[in-house]
Amino acid sequence: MIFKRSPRGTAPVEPVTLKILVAGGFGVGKTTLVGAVSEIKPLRTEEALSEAGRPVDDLNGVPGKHTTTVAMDFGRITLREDLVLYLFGTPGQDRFWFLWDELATGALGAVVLADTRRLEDCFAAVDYFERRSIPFVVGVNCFEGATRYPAEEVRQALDLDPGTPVVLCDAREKESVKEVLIDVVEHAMAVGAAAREPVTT
Ligand SMILES: Nc1nc2c(ncn2[C@@H]2O[C@H](COP(=O)(O)OP(=O)(O)OP(=O)(O)O)[C@@H](O)[C@H]2O)c(=O)[nH]1
Ligand SMILES: [Mg+2]
Repeated sequence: MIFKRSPRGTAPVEPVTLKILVAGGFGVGKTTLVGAVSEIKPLRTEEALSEAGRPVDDLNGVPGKHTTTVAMDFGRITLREDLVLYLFGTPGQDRFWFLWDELATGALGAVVLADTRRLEDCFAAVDYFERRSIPFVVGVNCFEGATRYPAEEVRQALDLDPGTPVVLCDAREKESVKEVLIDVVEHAMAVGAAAREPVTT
């Protein structure tokens, strides 16, 4: 194949591609978030919630939910000409935990979505990323009717490290989600840079 020389001899811009996970409890808005920002038709693996699953699918706090993610969501967003994010949404239910390690491989960072009415549902995701030292931000998905708590209060309730960002967002709004994603990338870069700094004794 013959490659054309780019104008004025500049090298073509090869975008950096980064993998970001979108995690959190059941029905917190992960699939919604990926769909809100993806510039490609998002890949979804939704299955209908059935009668058979009723004993294990805790629908408290998520009335009107008829489907659930059974493998993953996948989407892509170009944040800048030279920066593309691949988004991987995790399944929210405990019985799909076995998929998480596969999805987390090679991830730069993660968004842990939280609903303040069911904050405990995101504890497992917070633990997962803390244990593996994967940088994450907590995105509080502000559902209508849910009490708004200051980010600092959410940080304390989740017992987060002081450096872990907590941002309020709306998983349905593209611009809101983009801000959360920029926060993840900046946070992960800052954590990576700090880890590379030489230790002075
Ligand atoms: N009001 C409101 N509804 C939302 C918001 N985000 C998601 N929803 C609704 O909440 C429901 C659950 O959203 P999903 O995106 O399927 O949640 P999920 O986290 O992917 O769910 P699982 O994959 O089953 O864990 C859907 O009916 C959405 O329309 C939000 O920010 N505000
Ligand atoms: Mg989902």
